[in-house]
Amino acid sequence: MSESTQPSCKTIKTTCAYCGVGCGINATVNTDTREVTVKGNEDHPANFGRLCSKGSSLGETVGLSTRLLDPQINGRQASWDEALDEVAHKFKTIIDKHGPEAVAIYGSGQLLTEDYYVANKLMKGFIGSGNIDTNSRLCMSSAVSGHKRAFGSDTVPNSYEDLEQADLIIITGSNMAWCHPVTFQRIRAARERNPNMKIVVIDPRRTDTCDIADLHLPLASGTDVLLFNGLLKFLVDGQYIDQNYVESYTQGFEEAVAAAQDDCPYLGTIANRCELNEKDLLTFYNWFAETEKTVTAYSQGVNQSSTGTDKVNAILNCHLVTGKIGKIGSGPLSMTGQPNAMGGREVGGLATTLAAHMDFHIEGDADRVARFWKTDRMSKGVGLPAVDLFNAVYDGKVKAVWVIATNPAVSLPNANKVKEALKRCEFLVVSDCVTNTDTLDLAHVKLPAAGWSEKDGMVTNTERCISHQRALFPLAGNSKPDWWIISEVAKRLGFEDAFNYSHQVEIFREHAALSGFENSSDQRLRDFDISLLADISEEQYNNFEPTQWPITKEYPKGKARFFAEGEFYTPNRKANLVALKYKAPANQPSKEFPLVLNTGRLRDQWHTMTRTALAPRLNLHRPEPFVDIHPDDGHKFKLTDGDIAKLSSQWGDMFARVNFTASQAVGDVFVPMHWTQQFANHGRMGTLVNPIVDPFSGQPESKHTPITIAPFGADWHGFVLSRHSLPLSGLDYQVTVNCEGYKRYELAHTETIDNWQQWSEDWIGKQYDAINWQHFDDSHQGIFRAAGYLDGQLQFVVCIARSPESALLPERAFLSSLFAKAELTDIERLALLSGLPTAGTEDVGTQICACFNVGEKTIRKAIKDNNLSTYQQVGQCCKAGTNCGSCVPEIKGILASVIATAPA
Ligand SMILES: Nc1nc2c(c(=O)[nH]1)N[C@H]1C(S)=C(S)[C@@H](COP(=O)(O)OP(=O)(O)OC[C@H]3O[C@@H](n4cnc5c(=O)[nH]c(N)nc54)[C@H](O)[C@@H]3O)O[C@H]1N2
Ligand SMILES: Nc1nc2c(c(=O)[nH]1)N[C@H]1C(S)=C(S)[C@@H](COP(=O)(O)OP(=O)(O)OC[C@H]3O[C@@H](n4cnc5c(=O)[nH]c(N)nc54)[C@H](O)[C@@H]3O)O[C@H]1N2
Ligand code: SF4
Ligand SMILES: [Mo]
Repeated sequence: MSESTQPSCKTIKTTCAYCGVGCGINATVNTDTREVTVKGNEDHPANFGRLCSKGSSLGETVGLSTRLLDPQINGRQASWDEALDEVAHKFKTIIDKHGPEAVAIYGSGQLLTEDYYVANKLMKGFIGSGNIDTNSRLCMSSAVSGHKRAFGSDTVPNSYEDLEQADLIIITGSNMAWCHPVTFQRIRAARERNPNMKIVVIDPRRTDTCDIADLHLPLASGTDVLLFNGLLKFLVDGQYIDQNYVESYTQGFEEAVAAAQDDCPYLGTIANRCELNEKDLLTFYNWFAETEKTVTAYSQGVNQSSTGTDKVNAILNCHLVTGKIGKIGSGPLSMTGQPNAMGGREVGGLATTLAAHMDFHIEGDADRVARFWKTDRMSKGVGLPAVDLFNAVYDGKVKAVWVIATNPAVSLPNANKVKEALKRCEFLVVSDCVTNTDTLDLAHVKLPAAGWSEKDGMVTNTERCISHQRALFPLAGNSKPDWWIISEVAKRLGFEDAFNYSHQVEIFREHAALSGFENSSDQRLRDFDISLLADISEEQYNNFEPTQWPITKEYPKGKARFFAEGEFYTPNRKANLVALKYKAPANQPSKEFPLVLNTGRLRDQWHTMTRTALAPRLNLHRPEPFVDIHPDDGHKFKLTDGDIAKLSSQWGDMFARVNFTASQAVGDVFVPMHWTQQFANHGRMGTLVNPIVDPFSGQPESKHTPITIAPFGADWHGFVLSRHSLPLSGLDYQVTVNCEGYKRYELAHTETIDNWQQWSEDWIGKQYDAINWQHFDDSHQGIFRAAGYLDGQLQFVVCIARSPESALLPERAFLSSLFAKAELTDIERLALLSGLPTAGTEDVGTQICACFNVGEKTIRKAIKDNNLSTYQQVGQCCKAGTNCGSCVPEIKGILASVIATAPA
């Protein structure tokens, strides 16, 4: 698996830390210097050598400066023994007094399979409570519920390859260009090879994913069930049904069709209610009906909804009645989010499931798992799903929580209440890799976990492909793998025999053995079976090559597809067609909260930014929390593009920079999910989000919250660039951006500051010794600029103005170039204060390409100077868009605007 090149340098095959695409990486590692350079692994079936901007930047995130390196108890450093004893003691005391339901674990799809397996085993098998849930509740649980309702099992029937083989791809509720960029690039390439391929994107926003779409359906938020019920009716009316498949392999056809007919009597009604153009709707329906090879890829626009499970089943119904499932180029494909979201489902990490795809509600399953684990303490039933779990913490019913590899103070809905619950919690343990997160900051015990590049174990991606994520470095500081930490606590709780693991391979073998345990047609047949790996040797484990499950004697090399010939996992092995009735999102806009808030992801950030924010080039594309809003709404709510707004819902509020864009439908706004207290003092979007959940999956409705918006009303705006970190300023708006060699602070405040020089000295100057000040104060215009030097080298810059307009606040990109210099010339110092770039200093503009750090102005200039007309030419000229390709849609937008404004 690993070839050595130089003594301290070796290349190790591993997988990416981020999304569920699950890309393979060749990491060239220098263990002496803790440096790593990453390249896509050309042999890995997920990416065949490609990586996106986040994956390519992994090398910039492995530094130790923000790492949690020692256990802590109540803020003081502790030994592992002390910390583990403390956790076990507190958990035991609470369990003894209040029962096992008074404690909980809240885990994550970013754990490795082995970590996840022992966490689930400890809580459900030995503590004896179902109270282990995970952030997958916020992510994949509607897909899980939908799969189980239709197939009787949580099976993803198809593979990535089918996207390349399809003639029609429907991408719904997924901004794949940004969130699964490598899969998106594979589709783009396949489409270039296959001129017959059609792509439909279904999303209320016009996202970058629409760049490859033949048809974009900007449906009204939450109306997916109507859209797909309408399709089902269309398929029946037009006799596009695969009669043989329906009769042989499904049940519930009549009821499902009757319900769809009830919901969607006329095409015009559907178009109206979904707010779609009738002609476009008909085109979509015709394409689906007439194209044999059709894949529907879906993600959070489907799952994160109060009708998420129904949305999933509405899609599955259409694939099932046409037999478009489990075939080459044909099937539904739920795109998983986190690197091991799928592994979490295998081990039963959700409070409502059991290990190895078994279920509490299926007779015999809990008993089977208990016999396999040799425990008589098995949980009697399901535990609390995430939203209910933190409500129970708030109410004091759950008294001890162990949060592992997730940041609920940010990512759960009604995040202020969650934060309050964590504060009230009698005993909060948090295992994380970094020193500060909004959740970790509230912990009684902090446990330092091994992070990507040190941890070692298995992950499973969207297409059920199990890969080995390998350690590149020795454990950092005193950090330990999560499986070790959990097992040590388990032993201290008295479960030595069941958790006596010395290497993660032992856990993996047990997991593999359980998957095959009593898994046959005369007992209870389960889809998830990797029993061939039950005796895997350490060497085989270390050399394990990516393989799609099941991995059995029958399928030693795995299996790409399920269900082409039925064989579902229901009692009679037929799939259920589910009768569905459209329900509108639970909370509708009102006079007080007239807009719908949609939340989601950005191209270059990962969730709560604990890692991506460490890579300067990933922070430049969108440096601040923002709100996308249609210009008509912007004007209606008296906002100014580029200014700051206050967003409020019934649950909380936040501040965000206003971005007018026609990609947003009137009435809807979009806010990225990423900013936390660590980076924006008032930028946690989770505070706004309604805690409404899907009745089947318990997944929160993160894409639909009624809100209102108003100007923030700043007295002044400004920014500071500083080599040293600055403490919180006490200002209303403060956003921190990690840049190359310095930090950038975006600021705004509602009150006037009388003496800027004094204010700067108090806040910034105190962080520096013997600083040489230079400043410029034009109180008439409301402009203040200052700079600090040490031995001629620029240390910080302060720029303040009355409004956020760029005419008054100089270009950040130009000033940043001055931080790279050892000493500034007099001309540069003058330019700095006047805010005008010096000759020869290129103002590159807003970053477009993160891989090569190419700015918008550079691209515009290249297009104009060289008369470029395609994105490929732009790439040849300035490299932009030639690595991961995620910025290609933006480059095409710039091309269009330059060409449109060019003189004829
Ligand atoms: N860059 C980046 N990539 C990531 C992540 C990241 O943090 N950053 N996270 C990973 C994780 S864990 C996940 S779960 C995935 C998520 O991947 P995606 O699901 O693709 O990402 P989101 O941005 O959450 O939402 C997808 C789209 O759903 C749309 N949508 C909203 N409401 C509706 C609706 O009612 N119907 C339909 N059809 N669409 C709607 C939104 O406008 C949005 O464009 O991304 C993974 N990849
Ligand atoms: N409004 C809204 N809310 C959402 C979403 C949305 O679209 N809109 N999306 C939801 C979805 S799909 C998801 S997946 C969640 C994600 O939300 P979270 O899971 O809360 O976000 P992360 O930043 O990924 O948190 C992971 C934490 O684990 C730490 N960590 C990383 N690796 C390890 C490890 O190996 N061990 C340990 N112990 N710690 C580790 C990281 O430092 C980080 O602090 O957010 C959900 N919340
Ligand atoms: S698409 Fe990007 S983030 Fe996702 S696994 Fe591949 S390289 Fe990592
Ligand atoms: Mo997710």
